[in-house]
Amino acid sequence: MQRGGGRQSLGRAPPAPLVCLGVGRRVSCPPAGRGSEGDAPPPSTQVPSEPSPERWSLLCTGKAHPCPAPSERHSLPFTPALTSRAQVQRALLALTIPLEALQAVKDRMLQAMRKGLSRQTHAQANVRMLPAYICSTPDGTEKGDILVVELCQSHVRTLRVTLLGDGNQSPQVTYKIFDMPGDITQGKGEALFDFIAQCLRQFLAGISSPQHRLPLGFVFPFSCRQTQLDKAELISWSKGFSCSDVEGKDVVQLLQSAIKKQELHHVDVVALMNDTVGTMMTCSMRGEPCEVALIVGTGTNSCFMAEAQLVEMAEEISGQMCVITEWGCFGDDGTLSDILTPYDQHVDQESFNPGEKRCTHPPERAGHGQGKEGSGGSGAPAERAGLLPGAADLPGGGEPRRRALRCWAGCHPQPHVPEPGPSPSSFSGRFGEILQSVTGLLAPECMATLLPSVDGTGQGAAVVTAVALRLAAQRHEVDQLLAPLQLSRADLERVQALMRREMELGLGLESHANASVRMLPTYVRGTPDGTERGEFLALDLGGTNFRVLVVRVAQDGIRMASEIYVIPTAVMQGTGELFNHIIECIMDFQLKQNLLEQVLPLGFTFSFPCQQLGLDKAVLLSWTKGFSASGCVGQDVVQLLREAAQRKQHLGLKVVAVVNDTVGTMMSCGYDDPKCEIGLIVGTGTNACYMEEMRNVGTVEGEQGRMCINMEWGAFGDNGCLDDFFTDFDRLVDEKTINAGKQRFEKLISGMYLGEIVRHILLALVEKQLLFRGKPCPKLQTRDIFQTKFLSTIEIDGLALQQVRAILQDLELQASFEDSLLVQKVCQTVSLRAAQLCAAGLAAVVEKMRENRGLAQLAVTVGVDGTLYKMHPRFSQHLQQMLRDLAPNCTVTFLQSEDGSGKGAALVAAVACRGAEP
Ligand code: 0WK
Ligand code: BGC
Repeated sequence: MQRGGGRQSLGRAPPAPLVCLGVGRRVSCPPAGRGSEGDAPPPSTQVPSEPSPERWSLLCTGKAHPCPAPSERHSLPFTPALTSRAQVQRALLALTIPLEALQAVKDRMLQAMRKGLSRQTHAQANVRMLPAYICSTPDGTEKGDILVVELCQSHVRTLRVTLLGDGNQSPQVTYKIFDMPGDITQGKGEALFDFIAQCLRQFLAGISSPQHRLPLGFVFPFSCRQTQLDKAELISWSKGFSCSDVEGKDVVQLLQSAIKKQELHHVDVVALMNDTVGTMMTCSMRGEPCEVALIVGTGTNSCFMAEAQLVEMAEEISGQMCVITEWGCFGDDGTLSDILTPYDQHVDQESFNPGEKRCTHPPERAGHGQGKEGSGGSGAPAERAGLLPGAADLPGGGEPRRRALRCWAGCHPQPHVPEPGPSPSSFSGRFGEILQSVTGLLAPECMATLLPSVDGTGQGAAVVTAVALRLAAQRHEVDQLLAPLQLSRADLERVQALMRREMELGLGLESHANASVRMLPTYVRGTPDGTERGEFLALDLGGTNFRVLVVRVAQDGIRMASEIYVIPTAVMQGTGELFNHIIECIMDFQLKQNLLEQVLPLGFTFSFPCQQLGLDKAVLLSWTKGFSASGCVGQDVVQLLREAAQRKQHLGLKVVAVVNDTVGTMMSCGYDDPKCEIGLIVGTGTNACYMEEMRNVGTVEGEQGRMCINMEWGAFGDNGCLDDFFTDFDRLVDEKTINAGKQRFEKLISGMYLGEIVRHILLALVEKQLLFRGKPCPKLQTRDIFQTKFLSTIEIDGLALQQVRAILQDLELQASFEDSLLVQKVCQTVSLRAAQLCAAGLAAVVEKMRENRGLAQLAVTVGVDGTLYKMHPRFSQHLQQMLRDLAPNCTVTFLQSEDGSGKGAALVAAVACRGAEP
């Protein structure tokens, strides 16, 4: 050890002066006089005049006893010398807080904490609850040389910590302590930061430090408004510091520019943290994640890992966020007035910030350690209470016991509570024991274990800095991997223009055959006008569920009854069983609905690309959505149904209309909103239809009026026009489908594919060691294992990451918080792209309708259905937002179809039966 210029040692840091207090047993107090362990303390009734000697020992041993009423607290003996034991006891009783009062303090603290967390009340809160922008704890892969500077009460400590990526088991620590010149803490801020930077230069000069980039973590134990890990504005000094020109400034910048002045251009201040945070991280390195930290030293403070969504001051809405309570100011609004005694008032009056930091009771003011301010050296309050010097050392007497009690009243009942602090005395023995036992009394449902930090905050600060670097590097790699899925405004305008071009091609008689967007005429010429009447059967095939319905359209509205039937995969992909199966379902339904004797007109929603040759004649062009039943493509599906009915001797079938689910949805919503002239499905598949001017429909005779066009936009891009937007993940998904190369647009948007896109991205992230620590995930190799419905759950606003982890656990994926955050980000990226692409397609449609009608402004309603649109928490919002941006001259209202398109098919059938053209 050499003196002057700072003290230095190599390898592991010497043990800090604190002892471990992991106590499992709970201390409780028997009623006065009984003395056994484990009974809950009785409520305090009356104040005894003279506590007997054994009562004195009760005090020492933390056993319960009657305490002075708050009103009594203020009329205490305050004479220069208390000689009789009874007087001493009475003075000390004033410092004893009954359990119910502590319970009250705990409740007040909880209230104060909630006030600090809430955006509405944060500004007025005493307990400021400051976000520390630490959203994760070390995962043991942290590696590299990290510099740390700790600004302490009377010295600066500089450390170089080398992390080996071995689970932080054996960090190599070199450090040096530089005593601070006497008055520097009351001088110019610039001088203080220059001093810190000079210490750093000296330290680096003393150790062989490579000139490559050296990240630095700065432990700054004062309350700061942090906006990111490396941006923190000093709110107010405390503990005797009062340097000028620092409050309200970004102290990271102040340190960085001081470091620059020392020509240390390879040193970057990457992270600033409060000493509580450094402590929490230091203790997390000892295996168990530690989520709370407590400091009781010159000052007192605590921090803990909170659910990010509770921290309203931080934008982060998911995952965890470390919050620094800054509870030193608890009581500055008088909340503790019934607890404070004249001794406290006295100490406060003499402090450099009377009335502030009422909760802070630095030990030196209670006869411990080297405190500067406060009136005349150690043991001030005790002396002031007239106790003879050293009285506080009496077992269980005076300050230490009372301070421990209050600290815990702050109630952070979490597993590990490491606390680097001043001399071990404040935590070893009584203090920690009382802290532990009273916590157990005040928060019996929590098991808190005190874990003293053996190295102050140095190693913890290094880990925070390393975690920040690791996350920054990961974020960069993740952003690179996800970049192709993030579409710019220009990209979406291009998709809109391409969709418009393909629409024009699809409508053109000459170009129709090669268009990827087939723009199929539906022979539906108008939306319902409310005069439809009658009873109809309806079928709804092509979505998640196959439904058979009976629909009664009457003056007073529409009533329906329906039944959902499963279409087994073997039938969906079988050899012509499909229509037999449909007829069996119809017969089962008619039986249940007692309709077998009736021959009702039937409207058939058939949600696949069909060339409509008439209202009740539609030739299947191709299967989609996993269907591939043979013998159907190229056939009139109505005929297939009729033939199946004949095969099943079901003579009561009278199909009058076959429509696409988009048309059914438009008609169903059009019944309630006549402005509904667009139908949109975003479900298993995706598609849209709209009312086009007959003059533009080159494939159908006639110029007058309008006709509903089934766009079949799912196939947009099948001609390669969208290839630039296809990522490797999309190609991987497409290759594995039974219709590879087909339905390209659908495969970027719809529910059948989004989960698969996410799965492939997660596999790529695992391969790059960016997820699940690169551990192989056999279950994730399974096709369709990551269902699209998971996206809808994982992206729920404010979903606790715990629930994301639960979903991943079901997939045998052990996810850390960061992993869960990353999975959430991937889901958000994939679903956002889908919504925006859908918006680009819809923008092309509404803009065409507006131009068709020569309108400056178009107001139109879109009837929409589909599980993805309905169930995903953000899809509709993102779609509508982007549509507003891409088609500002169109006011588009979205009307969710409640009864599905079966009702729409029945309405088309109703119009058909009226003999009018629908
Ligand atoms: C419900 C409609 C049906 C359509 C389906 C699409 O009644 O015609 O096919 O929505 O949504 P999906 O069930 O595929 O999510
Ligand atoms: C089909 C469309 C249908 C859409 C929504 C697509 O796969 O080709 O006909 O409208 O899915 O169900």
